[in-house]
Amino acid sequence: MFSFGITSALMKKMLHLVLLLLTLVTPNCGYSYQIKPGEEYSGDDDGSGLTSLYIGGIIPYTGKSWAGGKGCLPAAQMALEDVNNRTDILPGYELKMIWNDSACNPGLGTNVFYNLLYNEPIKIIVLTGCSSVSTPVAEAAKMWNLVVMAFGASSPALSNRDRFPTFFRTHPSATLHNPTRIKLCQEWGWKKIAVIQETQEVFTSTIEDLEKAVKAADMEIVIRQSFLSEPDSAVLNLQDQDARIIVGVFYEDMARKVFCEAYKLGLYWPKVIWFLIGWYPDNWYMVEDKDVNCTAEELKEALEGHFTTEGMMLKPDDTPSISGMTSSRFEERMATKIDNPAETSGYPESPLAYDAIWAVALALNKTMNKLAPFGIQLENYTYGNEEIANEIYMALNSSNFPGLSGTVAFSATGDRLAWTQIEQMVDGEYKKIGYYDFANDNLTLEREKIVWSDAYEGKPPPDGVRTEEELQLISKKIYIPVCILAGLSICFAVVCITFNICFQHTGYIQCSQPHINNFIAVGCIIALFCVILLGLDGQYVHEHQFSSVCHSIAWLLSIGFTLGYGSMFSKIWMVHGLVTQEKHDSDDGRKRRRKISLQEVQPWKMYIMIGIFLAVDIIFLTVWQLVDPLYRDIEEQSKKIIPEKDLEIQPQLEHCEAKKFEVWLGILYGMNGLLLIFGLFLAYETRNMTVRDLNDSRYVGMAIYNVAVLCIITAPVTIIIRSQQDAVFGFASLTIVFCCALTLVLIFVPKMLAIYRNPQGTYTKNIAGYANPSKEDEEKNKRLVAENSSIKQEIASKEERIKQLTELISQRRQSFSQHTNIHQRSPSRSRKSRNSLQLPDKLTPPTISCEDSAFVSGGFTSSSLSPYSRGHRSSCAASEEEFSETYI
Ligand code: ABU
Repeated sequence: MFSFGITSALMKKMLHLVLLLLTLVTPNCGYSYQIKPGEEYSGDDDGSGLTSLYIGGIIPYTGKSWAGGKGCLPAAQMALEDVNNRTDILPGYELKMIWNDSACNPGLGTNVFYNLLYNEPIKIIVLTGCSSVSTPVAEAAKMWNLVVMAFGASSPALSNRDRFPTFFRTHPSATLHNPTRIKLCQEWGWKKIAVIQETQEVFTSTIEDLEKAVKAADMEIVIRQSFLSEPDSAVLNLQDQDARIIVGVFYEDMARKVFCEAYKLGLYWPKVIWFLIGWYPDNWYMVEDKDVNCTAEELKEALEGHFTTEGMMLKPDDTPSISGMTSSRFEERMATKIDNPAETSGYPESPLAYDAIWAVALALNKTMNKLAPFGIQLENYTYGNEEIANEIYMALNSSNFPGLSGTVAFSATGDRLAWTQIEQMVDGEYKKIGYYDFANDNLTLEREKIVWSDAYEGKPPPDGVRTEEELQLISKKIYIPVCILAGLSICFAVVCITFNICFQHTGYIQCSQPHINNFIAVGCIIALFCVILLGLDGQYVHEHQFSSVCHSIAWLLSIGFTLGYGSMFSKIWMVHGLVTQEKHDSDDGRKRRRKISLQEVQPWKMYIMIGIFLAVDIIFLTVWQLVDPLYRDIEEQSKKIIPEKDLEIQPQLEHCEAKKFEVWLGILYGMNGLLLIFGLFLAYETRNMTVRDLNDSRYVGMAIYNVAVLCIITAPVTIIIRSQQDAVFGFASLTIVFCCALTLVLIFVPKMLAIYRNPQGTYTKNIAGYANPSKEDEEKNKRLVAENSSIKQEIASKEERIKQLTELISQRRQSFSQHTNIHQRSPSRSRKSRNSLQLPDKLTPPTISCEDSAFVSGGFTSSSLSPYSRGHRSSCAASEEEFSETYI
């Protein structure tokens, strides 16, 4: 509707012009001007002696988006009345408004604006409503030096002074909602939100601002959806993403469509909480809408429990505004103009419209006073008059008065600074639950009024499937028994060391190199202590201490291994060096290894070897720690979902990790692997050898087999099963315990038994356990016995034959002598002494090679089998302490 005062002749002329323009510019537009009788052109006296000043109104009176004019226009008219009734404001002037309906449509709104511009009277200021119309109007108004005041524009985009240099608004920017939304999310522990918006600049700029605020608050927008006119797929996407906290920004008509879809998909309370704009009329969901195929009841169900935020539009206290009117008086007066406020669009914003007119009136009053000394009057304003326009702009810019909506003042960008009001819909009705003063970060909530579902125990629902991080801990059922085993093994190792020290004076213990054996036991103790460290996870150590545990494990395990295994290796290496040397047997061309000279055991060589191993270890570990230190790393395993609890469990596994962990581990495994394999080889080579001064080399060899085989198996397996903490710990720790315990048993128990049987520990070959014969030795023994008996049989048969021959000879000799005695007595005697056979009583048996003897130095020697040994063999047997020799 259009209302202005005009003389009848000019009125006809104007009408012609307007109708012509309407036909030309907006054919089929369908709007009409309502001319209020008695109103005149700007600057003309209407008979009351007052000069009329005109405001051009572009009011959203119809339309589906926001028909705020219905509530705001009566308030603006009320303000005009109040201003005009005041003699101290704009004396000699009457402030009037010529307006038309924009239907909150930018095209129509622009058209109305041009009509206002190109038709008299001159409008000294333009008043707009919603954002989508305010935006093009305010952008164009600067071309006519026109100041624009909006009572219903919330778009954050309008805060751009470069684009809208003459724009002011009493409506707070929609960005004001965002700190409130974030504050509420923080209050209720929500960090993940979803967003759905209508594609309009006002909402896009609001959400852009929200994104920044969310990021700054360390929150997350999990999904952002926008739609032009049909929100179905956008809402479906929200559901697909399992959105729980949804901020929806759209006009009222779209809100009905969105909630119809949400209803169909079940995307609502209590599982899903919506945040909407708070300026819809209270029963907006009940409005008949042929585009929405949901009933009001269905929409009500979908809207239950949602929250709204809105800039505070009517002061909660009853202090009077500049007009002298209080909030309650305003509501009373509005009630006389509007039948059903709850159903009237723009009713909540009506105080803003009232304040907008007052701001304009006060600014014009100020301008009037400022221009008066220069003889310039407000009615002199034309669209080209920059001077008056500037004055009006500056006057508005410096506004500061108590309005109905609070203090009316504008920021540098022309925005209002206001409190935010928070409401919740309960059983179809909006209930105020609090306010937020962003400037002072003060949230006032009436918590008892807030309704939460019993499904969530009367608490805010979660913002999504909650993810709980669960540290994968080593089971105590495994850790404690393994620790007990390790502890017992450590005790046993201490007993072994004590025994070794107590009996080191005995010859038998001395011949086993007790110091080296002590190193073995100490290495075992260090490695066993590592077992306890291996199980120290998040339940026992703080995450900051975890890297120290990692370093301790690396150092202790390496040093323990080197000391224990390295000592055994040095022994077996010494034995091998003493007893084997390759040489050609020229007799049969076969290669044989045999000791060719006697050597003493030199313990210092073993100490040097162990020292070298330790030095290599220490250098390697120091370089590792300095170059690429170990740290605590978390491996996230696949999640477990518990739908009934809205819970997702994220198993996490702690690891010792380094940037180049594989490289360091490769080097360590490579070095120790070579040592293990070489140790295996030496143990095999010397399996049948015993050296007096290393009398336990056989057991050391067995321990090396055991350690090498277990380590070679365990190392790769623990890498493969790395993600199963119990299995890794159980496997690795039991291997360590088993290796150490068996090593201690093999090396120390035979000595303990030997000392038990012979407390003096004298070195005799009869001492059990000194050097047990091998199976191979026993087979050789059997073979020699069998050979000996067959030779004996042969000797017996030969002796029988000799006996027979001897008898035959003697018979023949008798008969011959009888015969010769008769004929030649003396010559026959001399022939007998020359030809007679001189046979021994028995034949000398063949010698038995010492090469076939496995234990020259042990209880089983070839000398014990045959008394007829070769010359050098007697020294091997007699001196037995020296060495054995064997064929390979
Ligand atoms: N409170 C109504 C806001 C309407 C708009 O910004 O378009």
